[in-house]
Amino acid sequence: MKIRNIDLYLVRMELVSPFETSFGVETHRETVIVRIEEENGEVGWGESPIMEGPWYSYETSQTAWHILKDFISPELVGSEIEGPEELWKGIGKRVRGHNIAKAGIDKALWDLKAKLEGKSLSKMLGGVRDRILSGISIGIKKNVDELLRTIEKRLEEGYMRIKLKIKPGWDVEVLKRVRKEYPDIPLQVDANAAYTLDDYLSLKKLDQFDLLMIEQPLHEDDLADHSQLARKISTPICLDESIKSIHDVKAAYLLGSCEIINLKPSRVGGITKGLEIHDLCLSLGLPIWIGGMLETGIGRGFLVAMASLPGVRFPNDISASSRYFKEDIVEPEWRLKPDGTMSVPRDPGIGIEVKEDMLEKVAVRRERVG
Ligand code: OSB
Ligand code: MG
Repeated sequence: MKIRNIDLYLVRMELVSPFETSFGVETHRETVIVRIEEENGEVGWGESPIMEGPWYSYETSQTAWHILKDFISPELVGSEIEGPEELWKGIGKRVRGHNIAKAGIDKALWDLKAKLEGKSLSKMLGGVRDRILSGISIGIKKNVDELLRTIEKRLEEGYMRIKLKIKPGWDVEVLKRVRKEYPDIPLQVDANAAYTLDDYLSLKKLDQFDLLMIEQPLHEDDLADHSQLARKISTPICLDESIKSIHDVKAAYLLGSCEIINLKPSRVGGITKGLEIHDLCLSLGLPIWIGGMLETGIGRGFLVAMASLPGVRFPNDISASSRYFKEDIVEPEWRLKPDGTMSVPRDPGIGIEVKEDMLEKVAVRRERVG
């Protein structure tokens, strides 16, 4: 395919409710949407779901904009490529880091390729299921009563697994009350790197709550400390922020730093790299699930396709559009079925339409390269 032009949209959308984690509170979603058009007019969509500030990773919406506009897009426009894999032999390889920025382009190329071949993205990637398991990630609340009310509402909506954000001071006592109210629900926690090995006694106390896993308890660069912690606690450790590439997966596996991986395609550079990690984990017998970053409906389409892969063994952080936004920028919106699953679209590409008029309205910045 020959790339005719690339459009970048910096969009800002209000979240239906603030999302608080150990790294801060998000009230809005600032994200970059990528549109790639090939010579015959077919279009692929992608998303770089960065945060506004460098809290989850060092990338921000501004750094992603810079990398996409000044380095990656100019190199791709006018070029003839086989498919997304070629990105990683050229400019995708030469630009170091900036995985979340690169992911927007990688995704748009996959959507485009799937559309040109008339296949759904799930089919093209080797998906094996037509519905995926939906869990929900619940932020830190003002008090435990508010948290319990939120959990009740989410269970009523049908979510089949609850993930709670924790941090020092919002952990053991909170979980005691949650487990008292809900002794049997599938439950897990996510610390976003808020603890150190010195907090080992608090983390050990979490073992009593029969959690599916604890996600990213320690510093993202510290696979060695995670390996130590794994020997001290019985709750399985799942890594999120630590896994930025397939190299991290190998190291974490050999060191015994985790039993489970939260695969966020954007954190590792998109679908091409996500697929490589999926395949490695499948061959190692290392279970994965698909995590999210409050994506719009566009990014969500890629999460759903990835969650249809065979190595996915746990419910995913893939919730309905309405959990994030009053109105999503796609049609149809992503909906939760009463059984706690979401359908994998069969239409070509990510299988949903982008509402371009709404996109224009929520865009605070726009640039065409080409
Ligand atoms: O750590 O998994 C995380 C959202 C933004 C950044 C990091 C994380 C999250 C979530 C929400 O937990 C997942 C989602 O519903 O998209
Ligand atoms: Mg996480």
